[in-house]
Amino acid sequence: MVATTDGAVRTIRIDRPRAGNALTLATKDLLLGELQRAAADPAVRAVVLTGTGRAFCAGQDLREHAALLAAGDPRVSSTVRDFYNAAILTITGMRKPVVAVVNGVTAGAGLGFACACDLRVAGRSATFTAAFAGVALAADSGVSFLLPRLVGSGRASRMLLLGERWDADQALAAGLVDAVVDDADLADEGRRLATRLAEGPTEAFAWIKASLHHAASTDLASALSFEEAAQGALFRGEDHRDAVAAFLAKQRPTYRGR
Ligand code: T3D
Repeated sequence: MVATTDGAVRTIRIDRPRAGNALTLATKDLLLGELQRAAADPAVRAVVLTGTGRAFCAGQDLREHAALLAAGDPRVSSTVRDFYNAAILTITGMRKPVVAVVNGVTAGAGLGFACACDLRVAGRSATFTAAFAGVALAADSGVSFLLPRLVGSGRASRMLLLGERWDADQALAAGLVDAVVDDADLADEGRRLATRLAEGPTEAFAWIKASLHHAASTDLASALSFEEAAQGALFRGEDHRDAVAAFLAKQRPTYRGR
């Protein structure tokens, strides 16, 4: 795992390129730790999640998984709760935007990580597959919840049941990613996007993110109440007051993230 900070942008890069950035217990520990640190650090105002080399993340490391299964190791099942669930909730609950910079193949839990991020930009060589059914599993890492919300339930069923592997253009057409750029431009595009987000109204972004997640599984009345609470909190914020004043003075606002 490699974590670097550039201004208010923290980049977390899964770094096992020879295994498609597949996740072992040790990698999962490091990844969850980095996600939690980024979430807790007030100096970090946007996060990039990406991978080293030709893969974003191929999901669970199947070599380690096979060894744990053979040994009857209980971590085979506890890892879903202790790592996959915890990591997805950390990304979605983080009060700052997370950008998936999808630099290559994305499979299984890796797809879940990409779906959990707030924005997804892919390199032209990226591919996307649920992969779970290929190893006779269902879905985890939030894929059953998050994927249909991005691509619709019909396409999600095709991915999960038929094991379809989409290229970047198919992912873009389906709404799984927001943008596709040449591989050579991907890192710059990810940095540009994350920097723009890091310079934005972080507290408002936190509420936007929370509102979208809340509204994804509630009714209109509850969504309206949540919006009311969000705006109520933000009306009292420094960024809101300054941004309104800047608008009236015909100036560009500077957001402090408060
Ligand atoms: O309790 C639990 O832990 C359950 C949790 C489950 C969560 C999950 O994520 S389940 C899904 C697990 N992932 C998969 O099933 C994906 C398996 N991999 C593939 O289907 C393909 O490798 C890919 C579609 C990801 C990429 O295909 P391709 O042709 O671009 O590359 P490749 O040649 O297959 O893979 C490159 C190397 O990465 C290769 O190593 P080698 O043979 O050259 O030494 C391959 O074995 C390795 N690799 C790819 N995925 C995994 C992996 N090694 C371990 N685990 C992997 N998941």
